[in-house]
Amino acid sequence: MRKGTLNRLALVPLVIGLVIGLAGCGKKPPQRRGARAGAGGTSDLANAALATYVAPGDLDEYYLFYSGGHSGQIFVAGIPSMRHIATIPVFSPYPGTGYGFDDETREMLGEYTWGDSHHPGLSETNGEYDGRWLFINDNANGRIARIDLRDFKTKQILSIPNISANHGSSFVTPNSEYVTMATRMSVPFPEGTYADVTEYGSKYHGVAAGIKIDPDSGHLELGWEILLPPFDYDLGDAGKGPSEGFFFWTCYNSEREFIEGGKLEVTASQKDKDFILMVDYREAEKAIAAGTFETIKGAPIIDPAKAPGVAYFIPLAKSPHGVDVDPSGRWIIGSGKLSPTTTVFDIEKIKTAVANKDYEETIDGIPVLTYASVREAEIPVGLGPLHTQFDGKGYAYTSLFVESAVAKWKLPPYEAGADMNQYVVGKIPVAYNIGHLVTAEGDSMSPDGNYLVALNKLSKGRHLSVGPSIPESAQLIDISGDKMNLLYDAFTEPEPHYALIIKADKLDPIEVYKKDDPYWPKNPNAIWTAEEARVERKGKTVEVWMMAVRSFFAPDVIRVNRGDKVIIHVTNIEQTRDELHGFAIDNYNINMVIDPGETKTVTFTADKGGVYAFYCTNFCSALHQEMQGYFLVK
Ligand code: RUQ
Ligand code: CUA
Repeated sequence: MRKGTLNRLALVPLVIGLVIGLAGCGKKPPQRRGARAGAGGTSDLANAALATYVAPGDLDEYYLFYSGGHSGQIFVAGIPSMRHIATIPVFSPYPGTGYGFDDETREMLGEYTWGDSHHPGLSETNGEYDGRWLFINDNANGRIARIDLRDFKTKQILSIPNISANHGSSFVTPNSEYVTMATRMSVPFPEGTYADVTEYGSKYHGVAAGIKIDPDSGHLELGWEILLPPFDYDLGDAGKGPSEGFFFWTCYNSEREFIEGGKLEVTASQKDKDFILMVDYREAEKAIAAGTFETIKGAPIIDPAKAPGVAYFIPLAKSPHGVDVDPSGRWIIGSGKLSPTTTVFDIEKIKTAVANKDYEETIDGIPVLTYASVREAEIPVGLGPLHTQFDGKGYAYTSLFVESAVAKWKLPPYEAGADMNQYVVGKIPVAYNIGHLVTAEGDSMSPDGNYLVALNKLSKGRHLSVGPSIPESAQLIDISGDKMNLLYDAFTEPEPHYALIIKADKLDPIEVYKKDDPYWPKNPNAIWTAEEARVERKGKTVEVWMMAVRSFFAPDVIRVNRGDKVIIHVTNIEQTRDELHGFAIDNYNINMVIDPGETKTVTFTADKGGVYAFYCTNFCSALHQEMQGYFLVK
């Protein structure tokens, strides 16, 4: 038991006393309308307060990693308190940590100053989250990033060719061999080709990709790409257990047309069924090894028509969104947004259909498996089913966008001929219009079955008003018992899509960058004493090796000539946790934040003459205010 749990138990009488006390004295606490009115699920106030109260100084039991959507970031909160702890900048500059201002992170961001982060993925070992890396996709610019969970910092942003809007990402295999990427909006192929939308059906294509993860460093590189028909590849998941070796992606617009002014919502919903794309990545590896690919724009592309066995389509109710593999790996669950059911497929039946070539048709060389042969059941979960999560106790939880609810239902086996309604065992309203949902360790092979977070798209009226643009809402729901109970409403900046919950004790973040820690690559520009601090001029380049420590910079004067190229390396020599120093130059848009033991570099041109102060931005000591110097441009 964690220290926090113990202390919380000790506080139980106190909180009960508080709640009763407030009720008893007749004084109504403010802001409790939601709990009383029950909009978006009712909450037993005393129970919810106890379940989520993490006393000052105590620690949460889980980390919650929210994707930050078009903010390009990741938000970190604790569960059960739902308190926001940190923001990890990934695809967007973040002055708070100096991200995107020093040379290294500026180069990593490349030509973009934003991204659209949708689906965090955690590295896994044997189907369990191992706490090493966090991956996240950029739905806008065909990229994927890796965050090291030892220091909670973005270490790599990989951009690959031919992917237009990487949405079906970042889904990780059970032993972190691969993470997925896929095209959401098909475009002419290869990347950069011009073809009018009137040629959509023939010239436009989607691409799915397997990104290899280096088992030691976590470094990402493109493994292979697969050329696909011009559908919209939406959500994905990686198989596990009996389905290990496969990736699954839903796709819509199998009508393969984009009619100008025709409203895709209408044209893409004509057919009764769309598909789940199933990719056998071991077959993809074989195709690459056998040379059955073409290198286009630098990417090895497999054409499934020439490499049978690499890709299959599984029919699914039209306009599907989520596809999720259950913890056992046997059941593949897909939801069509326009159908009030979610469909369970059996990987054993899928394998049999593949072996028997039990196909309905073939599209661009990709066989379509016979629906009736691979489907296990259709579950009447409710209106607008999107995503499904699991508790590890035989139940699944599906988000219902239209109904604004979470449905709890039983996974197979089912009785033959039974009324499927009986397997939907519970429902809880949420506020409002839920998109994704996540359970504790819900994508692993052993979910914890205690907490679920509903990620709602609309939060209207559940918080103090802040004008027309209001925060996103996340609701913590207790799923440990038979009945789901709402515990807490939390709010974030725009805009979480998916999130992941991992046990806190699986992470062991560093406290400082130790001077001789072999885990981190040595920075050749680090200096550890004031004696090493110096300014060197070579022609029109001035290079500075600066040391920062409480509460001064060495050197504290830099003299350059107007037009010089200036390179400043700052090492923070502190070896004490949270002793950060900042380095900012007035009116020069220079802003670095250097963690204890870290060295950062910024390169710029001294294009404005005059005298500019530099100073430490991060409050570091009683004499922080004195931590300053001068940058003189002659
Ligand atoms: S999406 S609300 Cu980008 Cu994951 Cu489903
Ligand atoms: Cu260093 Cu403030």
